[in-house]
Amino acid sequence: TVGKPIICKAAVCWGAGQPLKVEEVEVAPPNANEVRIKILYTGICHTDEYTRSGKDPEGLFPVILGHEGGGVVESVGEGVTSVSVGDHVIPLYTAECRECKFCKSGKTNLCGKVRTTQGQGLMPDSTSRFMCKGQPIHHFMGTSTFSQYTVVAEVSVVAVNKSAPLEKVCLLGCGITTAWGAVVKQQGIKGSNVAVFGCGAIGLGVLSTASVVGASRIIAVDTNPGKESWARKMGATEFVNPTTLPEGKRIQDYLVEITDGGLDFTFDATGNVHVMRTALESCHKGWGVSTIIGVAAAGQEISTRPFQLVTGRTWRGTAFGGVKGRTELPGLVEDYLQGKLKIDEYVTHHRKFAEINDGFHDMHGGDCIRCVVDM
Ligand code: NAD
Ligand code: AHE
Ligand code: ZN
Repeated sequence: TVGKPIICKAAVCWGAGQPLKVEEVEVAPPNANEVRIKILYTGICHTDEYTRSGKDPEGLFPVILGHEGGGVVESVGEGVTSVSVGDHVIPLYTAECRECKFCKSGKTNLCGKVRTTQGQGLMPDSTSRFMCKGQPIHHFMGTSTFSQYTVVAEVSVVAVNKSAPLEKVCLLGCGITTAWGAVVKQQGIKGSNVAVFGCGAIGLGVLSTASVVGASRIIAVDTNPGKESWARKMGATEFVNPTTLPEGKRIQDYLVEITDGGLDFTFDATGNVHVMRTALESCHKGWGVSTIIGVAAAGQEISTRPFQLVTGRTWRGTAFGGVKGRTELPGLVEDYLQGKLKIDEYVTHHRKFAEINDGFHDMHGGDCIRCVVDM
């Protein structure tokens, strides 16, 4: 049977820097190897704001943003075998086809199957499933969860345990999984000293996971003093506000001093390239490893003295925490259900779909960790 288009509401961003507008859109049925999902909840991640604002070099407009969603499969295209109608699912901006060079390498979670068209805001056949006011609207990150219905590639979706509340596990679509993977995919964090720059959802998730795996000192760094109690609640053993250091004292020098030579592991969860440099230079000579998680604006570049690397520090980065979504997300949902993984703690704000722009404002407030939108 051939599916029919669905008319529903979606938050469309018509141009860089513009607020979202909830519009009536037409969502085409899924083609072969595609899945149409009724999105029930979505988080708002800083990366949605980054693209909305026009800072993303890959940003395209008009677009339906959103990549941290949870929903129910409404229909599937020909050939779809891994999910069925009625399944509770999480869309994945990092696909997992299990057959491309990347997937087969065993070295990375960066699947190559749909990434090119995904970056062009299109489905794998180079067309869009969204129409609004007579024109096609771009997809975003292969997920577009700011729509009541969305279409994704089968390789970009995973079914999870139906007993898990989607208004919580939707956050596994990005923030919490990214933070978890950034820590657990690295050897040696148990017993080590760690510093985390930026205590948003990502940074808090990193320090929480570092605490769970048994890091010894966990130093949280944030310019917002309001983040101290958050950081300590999630597992930080210390909190440093770089703006309160004595005049002329650089944060990297301070951290190197108080840790007898520097950190074993540091993480940037700010997206600020100066902070990224600081995080690298806070690492211990000979072995310190700094991981970039934050996403920087178009035109921004990182720099440091090469001597920092010559003398044994490693600079690396991670997307979606190095997690292979179809293989690993069901297990993370089970961990959550068994109380081994925190999610509820991150949800500080709730919004109705009509108030999605207020959710973006919440994010700028400094007291919002994650806002979950009820679609
Ligand atoms: P957020 O805005 O909630 O958190 C950022 C935190 O950094 C805030 O608490 C802020 O006060 C703090 N901060 C800002 N400037 C600082 C400075 N100079 N020194 C110390 N702290 C500072 O954002 P988030 O949702 O937690 O996301 C963090 C970053 O991670 C963003 O850049 C986002 O785009 C990126 N991200 C990357 C991935 C990935 O797969 N690599 C996944 C999700 C998010
Ligand atoms: N489009 C930007 C880069 C954006 C970026 O790095 N995205 C992360 C996920 S952020 C989730 O909140 C990512 O997964 N990157 C790997 C990928 O393949 O996009 C730019 O600079 O062009
Ligand atoms: Zn995100």
